[in-house]
Amino acid sequence: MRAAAVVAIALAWGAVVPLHAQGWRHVGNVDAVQVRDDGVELASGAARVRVTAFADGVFRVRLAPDGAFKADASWAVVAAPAKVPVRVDDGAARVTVTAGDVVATVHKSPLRVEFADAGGRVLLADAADQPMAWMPEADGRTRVRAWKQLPADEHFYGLGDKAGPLDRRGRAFTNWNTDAYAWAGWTDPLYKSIPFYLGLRGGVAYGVFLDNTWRSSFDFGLESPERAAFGADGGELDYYFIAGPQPARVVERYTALTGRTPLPPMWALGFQQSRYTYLPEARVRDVADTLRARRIPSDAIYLDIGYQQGNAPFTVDRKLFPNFEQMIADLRAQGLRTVLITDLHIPNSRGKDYAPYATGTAQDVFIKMPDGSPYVGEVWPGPSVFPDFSLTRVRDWWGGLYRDFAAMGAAGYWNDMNEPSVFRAPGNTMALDAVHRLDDGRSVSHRELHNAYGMLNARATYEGLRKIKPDERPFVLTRAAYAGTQRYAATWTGDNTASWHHLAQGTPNALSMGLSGYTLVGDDVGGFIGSPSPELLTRWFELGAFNPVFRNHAATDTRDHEAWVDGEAHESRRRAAVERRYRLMPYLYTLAEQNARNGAPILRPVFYEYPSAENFYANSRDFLFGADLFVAPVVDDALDAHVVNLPPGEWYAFGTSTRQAAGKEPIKLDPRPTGAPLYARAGALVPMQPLVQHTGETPDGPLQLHAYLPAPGSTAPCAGSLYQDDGTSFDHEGGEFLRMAFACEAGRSKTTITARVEHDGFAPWWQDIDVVVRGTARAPRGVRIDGRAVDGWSFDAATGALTVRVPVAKREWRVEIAH
Ligand code: NBV
Repeated sequence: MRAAAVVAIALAWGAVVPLHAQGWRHVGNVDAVQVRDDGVELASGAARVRVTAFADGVFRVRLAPDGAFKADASWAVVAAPAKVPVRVDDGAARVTVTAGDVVATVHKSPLRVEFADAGGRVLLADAADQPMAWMPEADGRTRVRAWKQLPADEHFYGLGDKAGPLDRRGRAFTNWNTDAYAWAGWTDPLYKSIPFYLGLRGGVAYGVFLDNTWRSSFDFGLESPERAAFGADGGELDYYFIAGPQPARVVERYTALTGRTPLPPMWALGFQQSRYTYLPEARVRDVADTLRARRIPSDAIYLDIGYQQGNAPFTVDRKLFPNFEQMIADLRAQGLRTVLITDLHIPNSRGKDYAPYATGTAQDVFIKMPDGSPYVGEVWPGPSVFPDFSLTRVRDWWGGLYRDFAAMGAAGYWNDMNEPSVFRAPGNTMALDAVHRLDDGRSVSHRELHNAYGMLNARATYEGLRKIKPDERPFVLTRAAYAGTQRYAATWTGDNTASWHHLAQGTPNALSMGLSGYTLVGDDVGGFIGSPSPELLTRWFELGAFNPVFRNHAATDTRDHEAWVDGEAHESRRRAAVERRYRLMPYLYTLAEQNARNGAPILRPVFYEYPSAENFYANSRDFLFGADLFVAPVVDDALDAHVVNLPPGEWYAFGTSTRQAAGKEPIKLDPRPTGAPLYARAGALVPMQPLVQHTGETPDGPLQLHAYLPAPGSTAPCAGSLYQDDGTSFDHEGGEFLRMAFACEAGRSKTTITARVEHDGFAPWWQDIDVVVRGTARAPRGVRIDGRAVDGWSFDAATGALTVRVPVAKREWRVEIAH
């Protein structure tokens, strides 16, 4: 746009800083409107802007400063555009595109885009004085940016793994995958780049996804309290507006766009024990034996870099691990999976016998500099080369490297350092002008691909494992990620610190990741760096037991972090936390399947289920574990009472029989409770199981269905579900799973609980279900199953729990309780 016009806009809208002084070229007036099948293309000088309906409730906005849109080549978006019927109304001052419940308005003078719902409520609008803009740089790339109006009562969430409070309002963030060792609440950027956020205002939510792998940035009112902004250092301004109105709908649509997490193996939802770095073999066996001897339920042990020869990926130090294969088999016999770290840097100094380097060189898989020489960076094994994961053939080659470990029985793999982290290099990463080749023959600089590099590493691992063991669900843990990485790997929040600050920070990180489509996340329980006090470690077990990925990990020079290191009292609290998670496994696994199907996160902020609960908008401490359990953890070492505000509706302290609602005064728990305070929604039907020591162990006894009854006449939904399958294979994709739906109706004189089999493709371990009913106050006058009076029930007056055994319960049944 011509400078004179820019100044004119700046003056007309009273901008404080003359816009041209910042170097931005803003789009000007709309010169022409071209109607397309899916929306409009607008001409403004040489620039073109497209506003198109991409899917139901999803619009896409693109800016081509020179009029030439780039070919679609997203690493994140997996959905193809759907044919959405659109209506275009072209007027003098504006053109509108209506698709479903979303109305996109393009104001013409100057060009500004605005999204509203069918009722005319504006959700996202370009700032009046700052239309979208670009800024050419001397090196040929072009910066792009959009500014948005910022209503005073709007809240912002998302951007994946970011530090600080859950509500991002008033702060600005950069996306640039960074090895952020010892990061803290103010550190930015971190390891991942997920340029997606959710806006929430008065109970109505929408989302924005900027699909751009370059360094990007988001400002939620830091630079100006009147504007939000986002943009990138290169590439296209290419973003999606995602309608709600509920946060859940936004997340569902965002994950339809960028993909969902395949159902993980059930063992990955168990407790995982790790350390940097368990050595030698005898120590690993000792940890395994102690987990079992002390009855700390657990499913996995991690081997960090020390098991390798000279830190070279895909090698084993046989001096330290003389019976590596046998060790893996023995752990497996104890019900413990082995997870191996396999970093992506390949040492170039080990000679011909080192297959990853030899075959990689022969197949020309490593990243090169513009002059054709290999890019070499120093990491753990010394000078190393890096696979060019942007090429399919290189991902195939990498995937094949897992063949030996898979044959040895390893069950999971850990892709660390994949930002990539490079020692003593500018910015601690790969040279920005290193060249990535693409399948279509083009090549791009590392500057452009950097944020997607870790994702492509995880993808190569995941896809390779699927080929090697087609019948086994892979488990991959990645540190770096871009939008869409949830399709390939679980993740964790990197190198946190053994501090109360970090214990509390784990929750907003995990909640934000879940809102950003990425639910399989956890933090290092106990803190990676430093040594937690006994109480801090215990609290971390208590909260960490709700992490989707529940892993205890520690750095080399720290004291031991295992559950048993601080004496009996702490050990039993830690064991109780882990046991509660294992008892909840049927509920947790059902949540994981729900996430795989519609993207609903396992951990949810309260406003996810109760969008109008504004008192929770800025709450970074409390969360929902699925829709039905509320966790109000202890995350500080204060002495005063632990204060809990309940979400809307009525709630039971978990495992008790008294309902309570959020009152004017918060609940004060004094003395502070041991364990993380947990509440069940009145109306929840929570499937649980008898305690096991690992997910492969068959529980001894019936499945339990914990019914927390709503008050008679309450409008709270009373419902629950159960999903089960073999936990490890892909047979569920062919229908080999069980899905049951439960419901209840609580009346004054009668309560009915019913079950339905929605899909009967799997025989679970249980025959009977024990229905444990809370909230009936006293022993029932009678109990009927399917209309027939039964005496197979018991009432525990002390706990107020009525237990009814439903025999052969994989069927439709009805329990009626007369009060
Ligand atoms: O592989 C060693 C560590 C690992 O334990 C940690 O979890 C990663 O985040 N890794 C980083 C490299 C060295 C960190 C000092």
